Amino acid sequence: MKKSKLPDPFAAARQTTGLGKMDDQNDPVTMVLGLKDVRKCAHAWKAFQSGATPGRIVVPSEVAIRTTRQIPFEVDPPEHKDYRNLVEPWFKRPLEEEYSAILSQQINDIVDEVLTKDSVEVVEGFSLRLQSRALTLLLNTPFEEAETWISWGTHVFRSHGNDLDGDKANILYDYIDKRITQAIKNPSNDLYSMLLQAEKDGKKLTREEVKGVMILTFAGGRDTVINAVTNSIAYFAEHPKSLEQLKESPEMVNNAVEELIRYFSPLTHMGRVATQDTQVCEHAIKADSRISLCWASANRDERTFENPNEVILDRKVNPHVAFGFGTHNCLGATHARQIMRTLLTTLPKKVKSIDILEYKENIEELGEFKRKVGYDNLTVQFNKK
Ligand code: HEM
Ligand code: EMZ
Repeated sequence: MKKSKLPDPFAAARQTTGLGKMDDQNDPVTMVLGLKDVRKCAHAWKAFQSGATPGRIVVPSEVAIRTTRQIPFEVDPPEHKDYRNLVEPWFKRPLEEEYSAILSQQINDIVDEVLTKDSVEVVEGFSLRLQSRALTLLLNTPFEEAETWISWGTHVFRSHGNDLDGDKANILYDYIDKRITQAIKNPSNDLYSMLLQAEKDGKKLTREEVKGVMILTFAGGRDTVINAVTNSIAYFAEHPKSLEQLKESPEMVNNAVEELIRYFSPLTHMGRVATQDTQVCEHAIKADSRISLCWASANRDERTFENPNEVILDRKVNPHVAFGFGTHNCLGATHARQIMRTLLTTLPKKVKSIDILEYKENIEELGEFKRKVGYDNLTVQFNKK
C-alpha cells in the first residue's frame, strides 16, 4: 500500500448501522457515520448541543483540563451568532491582498529552507513551523512569537503518550493571560486588542470570553493544519506527476485543495451532547449522552462521492464536510484554505520530487475503529527543480 494513503476504517459500519461506538474516559460516544446523518445532526442544535460543560464535546473530552468555554465553538444559537458576527470579519482577513502576499513569502521561504537540507522531519521541521508562522498573520502579532508556539509542539493539549496533558494546557493558558494583560496595557492592532474592544449586547467582552476565543484559535487551527500540510507532502512524494499537473494547470489548485482536505479530513470527528432522549439511525440516544459527527467517515460516503477512496485532484462535485457543516462551520477555513492554496502553488514551482526516508503513522484509536490521521514522523528529502 502507498505510504501516503489514508484508509477508510468506517465503511462497513457506515453501510450497515450507520453508527459506530467508542468509549472515552468511561463516557460512551455514538459516532454518526453517514454524510446525510452527519449533516442532519449538525443542523439539529436543539437536540444535539455544543454548549454543554466546556470540553465535553471534544473527543477525547477536555473536561478534566479545561474550564474556559471556547467561543464561539461551545455556544449554541441564538447566542452563537452574536459571537460569530464579532469575530467573522477578522477571520476573513486572509482574503486580503497584503495577507496573502506575506503568507506567500513565508511559504516560499520555508520551502527554500528545506530544499537546502539532506533530510527534513516534516511534522516538526516543516508543517509546525509553517503553521505557527502563518498564525502570526491571523493574530496580527510579531513574527517572532512563532518561535514560542513552535516550542509547544504539535498539539496544545496532548503530548506523546498523553492524550490529555494538563501541564501543557497550563502553558497555553498562562501565555494567553499574559498577552491579554499586555493588550489591556498597550492596545495594538492584534486579535487580543480587537476582542478587548468588542461589544456584545452593549457590553465589552469579559476577560474569560476573550480567553475563550484565544484558546480556540490556538487549539483549533493547530494539528488540523499540521496534518493537512504533512499529508500533502506525503501525497506529493508518491505522486510527482500531480505536482507537474498543478504547475501546468494552476486553475486546478482550488479543486485540488478541497479534494485533499476531503481525503485527509484532518479533524476526524467532533461531539455533541443530547439535550433529550432521541434517536439517530433508529438507535436510541439518551439525554445527556454524547454523539460525534464523524466528518472523516462522511467524506468517504459512497452514496455521495464517486470513488471516495481515491484522490481526484480535479473532482468537481465535492460537498465534503471536512470543515464541518452549518452553524459551527470552521471559522479558520479561509486561513487554512489560503495556506493550502499557497502551498500547492509554491511546491510545484520549486520542488522536482520528494523522497520519503522514514515515517511513523499517527493512528487514532476510536473504539472499534483505528484511523490514520497523519504522521508522528515523516522524514523526507526535498529535491530542487
Ligand atoms: C470549527 C475543521 C483549521 C478555527 C471547525 C469544525 C471543523 C473544523 C470540522 C466544526 C466543528 C463542529 O461543528 O463542532 C478544521 C480543519 C482545519 C481547520 C480540517 C484545517 C485544515 C482551523 C484554523 C482555525 C480554526 C486554522 C483558526 C486558527 C475554528 C473555529 C471553529 C472551527 C474557531 C468553531 C466555529 C464556530 O463554532 O462557529 N473546524 N479546522 N480551524 N474551527 Fe476549524
Ligand atoms: C478544540 C477543537 C476545535 C479542542 C474545531 O475544533 O480542536 C481540538 O484540537 C482542541 O483540542 O479544544 O479547540
